[in-house]
Amino acid sequence: MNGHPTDATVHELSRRRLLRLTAGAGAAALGARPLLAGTAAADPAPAPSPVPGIVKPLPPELFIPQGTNAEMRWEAMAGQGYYTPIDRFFVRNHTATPTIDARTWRLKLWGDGLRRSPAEDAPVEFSYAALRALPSHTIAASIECTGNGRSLYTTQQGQTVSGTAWKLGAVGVARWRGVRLSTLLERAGLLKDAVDVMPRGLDAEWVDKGRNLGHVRRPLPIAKALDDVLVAYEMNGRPLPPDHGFPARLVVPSWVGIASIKWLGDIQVSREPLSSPWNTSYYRFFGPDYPPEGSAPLTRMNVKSAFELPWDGTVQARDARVLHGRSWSGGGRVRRVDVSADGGATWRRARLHGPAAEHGWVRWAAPWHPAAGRHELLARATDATGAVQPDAAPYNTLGYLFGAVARHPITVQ
Ligand SMILES: Nc1nc2c(c(=O)[nH]1)N[C@H]1C(S)=C(S)[C@@H](COP(=O)(O)O)O[C@H]1N2
Ligand SMILES: [Mo]
Repeated sequence: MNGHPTDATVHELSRRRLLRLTAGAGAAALGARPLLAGTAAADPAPAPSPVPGIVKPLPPELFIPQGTNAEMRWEAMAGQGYYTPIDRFFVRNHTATPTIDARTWRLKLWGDGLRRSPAEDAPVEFSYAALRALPSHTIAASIECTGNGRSLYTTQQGQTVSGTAWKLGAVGVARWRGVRLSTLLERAGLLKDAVDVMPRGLDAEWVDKGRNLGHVRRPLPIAKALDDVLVAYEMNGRPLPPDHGFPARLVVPSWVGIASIKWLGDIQVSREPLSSPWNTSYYRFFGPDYPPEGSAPLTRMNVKSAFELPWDGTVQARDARVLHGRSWSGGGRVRRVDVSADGGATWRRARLHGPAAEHGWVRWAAPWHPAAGRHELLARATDATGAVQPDAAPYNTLGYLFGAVARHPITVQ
């Protein structure tokens, strides 16, 4: 794919990063302190993080800061392989990434749904070493925030919604390795009449509008917990990074991102249905079309597509020959993608290429011959269940599951 616009962007990015590194080394070399002293003072002062609660670097060419969160820029996926590299995977933190010592950390399972450990103060415990010694399993799966695309309710549909104003970059696909949750539940003595499990994170308690809602936690029906849920300790072949849940997180394939609890501390297993604000006050549809208590708790994600281009950015005409993008769905594999480069007047079928993991995305490409000027790019995906991206997303006050065809503005120069 030589001459592809976004390859140029990527080269430009690496060149800029190189310049920055070179500038840093130069400053150190010219500094009065001897380089070999190895003091922090010899290093260039690290730039303050645009999101203090996030540990990994958030260079502006890869991320858009969003409050306590960091959104991936879609142009950063141009020229990348199937998986989202860790250095650009979005981060969604209610509070801040905690520092956890794997040597003292324990995952605790407890509750009346377990034969071996009905009480919280006498849990079944797994150390990090014990977890890593259990039979492992690897899956390719996306994690996507339920609010991904939320800002489009406003910019595209003129509606007011509350929550983080993500564009389409609150999604990533990684290769996760860990232990099946079903394995841990069986070892902890799961009873046949257990109905719900509730994983809970070790990050700080979350205070929303003055109310302390406690640690981030959300119940999961036992059927899903036993089906394909992973307690992951590796991401793309590396130990889970701090921002993504070290030492272990849940990965709940196809479901709303909030289900994939990070920094797992304990999992309650219950014979009665469990609830938390994350399945009652949040992660339901609210609004005029729903009952006062909201819809049923949201489970699967919907169908979406994104172009590997800057949002409302500029590309050089000589580089604009192929449109690249990715589509994904919580309903199953994406089977078909149609693309329009003229605001929806004409459409053509994109060519799907590369792997398409059941819980991941598929990459696609379509020829592009734009004139100079401003254009609107559209991509409409269809998944294995026949679900197609609609022209408009059904309104809900918290702006969840924006699945309509996005109108991506771009200027060709
Ligand atoms: N403990 C804990 N788990 C959490 C969260 C959190 O703030 N705390 N955020 C959730 C939400 S809303 C999303 S979308 C995903 C984001 O995962 P990521 O930050 O690894 O991309 O983690 C989920 N798990
Ligand atoms: Mo989320």
